[in-house]
Amino acid sequence: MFKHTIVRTPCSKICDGITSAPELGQPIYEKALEQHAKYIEALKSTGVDVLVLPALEEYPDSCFVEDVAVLSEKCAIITNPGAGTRNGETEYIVDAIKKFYSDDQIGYIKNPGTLEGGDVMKVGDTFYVGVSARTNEEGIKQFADFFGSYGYTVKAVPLTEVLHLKTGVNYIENNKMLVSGEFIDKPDFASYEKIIVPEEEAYGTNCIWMNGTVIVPEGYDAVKKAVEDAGYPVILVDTSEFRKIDGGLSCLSLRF
Ligand code: CIR
Repeated sequence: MFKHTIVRTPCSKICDGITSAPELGQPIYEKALEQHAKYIEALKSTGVDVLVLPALEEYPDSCFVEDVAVLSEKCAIITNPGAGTRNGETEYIVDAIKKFYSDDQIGYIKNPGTLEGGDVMKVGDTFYVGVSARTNEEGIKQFADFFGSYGYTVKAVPLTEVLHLKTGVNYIENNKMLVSGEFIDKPDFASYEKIIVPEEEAYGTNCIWMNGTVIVPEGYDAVKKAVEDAGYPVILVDTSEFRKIDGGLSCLSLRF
């Protein structure tokens, strides 16, 4: 069960966030703020507290706070984002993490290692980490050394088609995961019960399990139905403005 979450308010420069889909247009700041407020309400309704960090105007992508840290029951790590324009975001998360973890429980990914939290998926005591354009083998090695020292298992999963691991696979507990694209047949996930997301709704793969409820992005009806059919209550949150810069539901929070 999660007790805490951390989010960061979108900044007015969000329209300059990194995107692989410029055809979707730029995010509208005011609308992003409204959607973010509803996201916070959805998190709170699942019984967690929400620490809201202030906007960082110099970092257009900084509302995607998931990428700058990875948190667990026993320890936390501050990442080293592979995206150059995002790398400096990490120093602004440290104080928030120190509210919940002591100094010796906090590790740091260092150059030449890179790692972004969007590439990290926790399944019980195992962390799957995507080897991506943002997360490299050295980053995963450092991550595995640190989390391994706390008894966690770390498994690297190469990916080629999407930005982050959790763009295409998300664990929703009870041995179930949502998968799309290249993750449908990945041997790494062979033992899980898979909810296969159709290609036209691939963005909707990025759902988050929150204490028995699954938050699903609004507008992905096949995903919503599949998650409901799997037995979960669903909360819908519109993330249209974040999608324009490749951001989804998981990217917008740290959950622990
Ligand atoms: C980026 O390219 O870094 C942002 N525009 C989107 C980050 C999405 N984060 C995530 O999937 N965890």
